[in-house]
Amino acid sequence: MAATDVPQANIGVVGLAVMGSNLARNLASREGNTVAIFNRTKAKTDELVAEHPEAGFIATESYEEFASRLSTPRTTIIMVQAGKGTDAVIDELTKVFEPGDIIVDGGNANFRDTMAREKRISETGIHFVGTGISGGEEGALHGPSIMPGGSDESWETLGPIFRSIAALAPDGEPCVTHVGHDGAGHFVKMVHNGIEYADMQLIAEAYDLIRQGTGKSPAEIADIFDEWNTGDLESYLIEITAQVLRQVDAETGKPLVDVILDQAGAKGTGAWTVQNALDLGVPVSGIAEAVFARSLSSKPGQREVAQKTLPGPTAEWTIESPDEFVEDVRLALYASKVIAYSQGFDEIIAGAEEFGWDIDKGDIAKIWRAGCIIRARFLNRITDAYAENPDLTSLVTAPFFVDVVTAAQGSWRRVVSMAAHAGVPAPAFSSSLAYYDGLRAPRLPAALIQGQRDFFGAHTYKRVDKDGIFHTLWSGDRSEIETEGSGH
Ligand code: NBP
Repeated sequence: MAATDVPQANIGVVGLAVMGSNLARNLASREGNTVAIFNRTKAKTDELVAEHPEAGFIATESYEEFASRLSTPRTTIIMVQAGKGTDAVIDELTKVFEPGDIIVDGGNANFRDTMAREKRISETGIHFVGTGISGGEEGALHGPSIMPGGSDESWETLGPIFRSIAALAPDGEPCVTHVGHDGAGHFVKMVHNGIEYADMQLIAEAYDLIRQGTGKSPAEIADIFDEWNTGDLESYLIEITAQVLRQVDAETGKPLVDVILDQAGAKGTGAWTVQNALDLGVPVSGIAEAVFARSLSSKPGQREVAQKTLPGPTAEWTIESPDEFVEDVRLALYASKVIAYSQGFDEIIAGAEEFGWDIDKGDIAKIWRAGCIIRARFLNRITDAYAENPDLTSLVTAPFFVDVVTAAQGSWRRVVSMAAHAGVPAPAFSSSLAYYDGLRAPRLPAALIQGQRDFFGAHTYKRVDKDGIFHTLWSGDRSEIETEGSGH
């Protein structure tokens, strides 16, 4: 057969582990797509082709063959282990691709790596598009939320392909948008994961407080979560929490949650969110507490010693009305969740400013409405809030969310103080409330910190009553205190 008669694919996938194979199947299931596939270890390619003949994959055994089976501009999605795996594949693809072709990295890359790769690869004329793909293996197969970065030109080719495979929001809109240039997609995916950490931690704290406060069983708490899932808190994470709590261990007959070791793992994107927030000077305290809570849980040695040596509260914890307490926890969870999103969007806004990305905040909330782990009913409210006021200084100050925290704050304060009295750790609930109070405080003790800084390091301060930068000649003898204004 002449080369031109060989069937060509309009899209390729490199990396056929769980994410890549599911994404390839998703792509192949959409009208108009023919998918070329390649995996370093051939057995995975053979297995996928054998198990899914309906997909009509074009299986290839080398990068050269892979490139030759793609129509131009060659467009391919890499779904391999982030880091070295991604670089190895990029090195091979850039040898066989041509200017105008498109390489999409759909793995969980660090956005700074994505920016560096984009810079390097764009010099060859090949487009490199770092793309956040959320929703795990199910999302990859049935419709993920997709967060692409990269150039406007590559988006012209990728837009229709991504729209065809993305999850559909309740209003039928595909959950994908061109987030911004170079690393913007992976940055937003990183923050998405950070919010996911906070949301999971908040739900875990709600469960723990209800269990310890009321003595309800995991199955009974599952019913509560099912009920919550019919209201404002409706979300994927609330839904699966009920299912996890209802699961019984086949071996012991106990609730599975009681058999699972209480040490939470992490793959690093939560930590990246916090590290970058620190660099950008954005307080994402709810997300940070969620990351730290996992770290604390995974220190069995420290925990064992502390358990035996550190006393807890001596007073009994009594809940007079379990129903009222459960409602308090629900409202505290809702308010804390609003804070987690508000902080996450602050980080997106700061990242966009720092790296020069034109990110539409409302669109980001829109594309998280389906296909991703943090999908939730209230994301529509975030879109509405930014549509009403694109320059919102904090999401939590949008009218809808002001109403939420106004209705919740009594419960929120009761739950956080009860947790402290009872000695039940609720770091994400507590830090979210502290952030809320910090944000709304007319005056903060930061003034004292400025005084301390000026005292020991001559770091200077500004005054409330006049412009300028000031330094005090600090002394125990008040008569020697002088203040100098630089006058600028
Ligand atoms: P893994 O992250 O487990 O990676 C396995 C794949 O990477 C295999 O196809 C493997 O090929 C390939 N690979 C490696 Br490892 N080193 C390679 C190299 N030097 N050259 C070529 N290929 C190499 O797969 P995954 O769990 O499907 O995830 C894929 C990406 O998607 C990751 O970046 C992940 O972070 C991201 N992600 C995962 C999820 C999830 O829920 N799992 C969700 C969202 C995003 P081999 O078969 O020859 O070993």
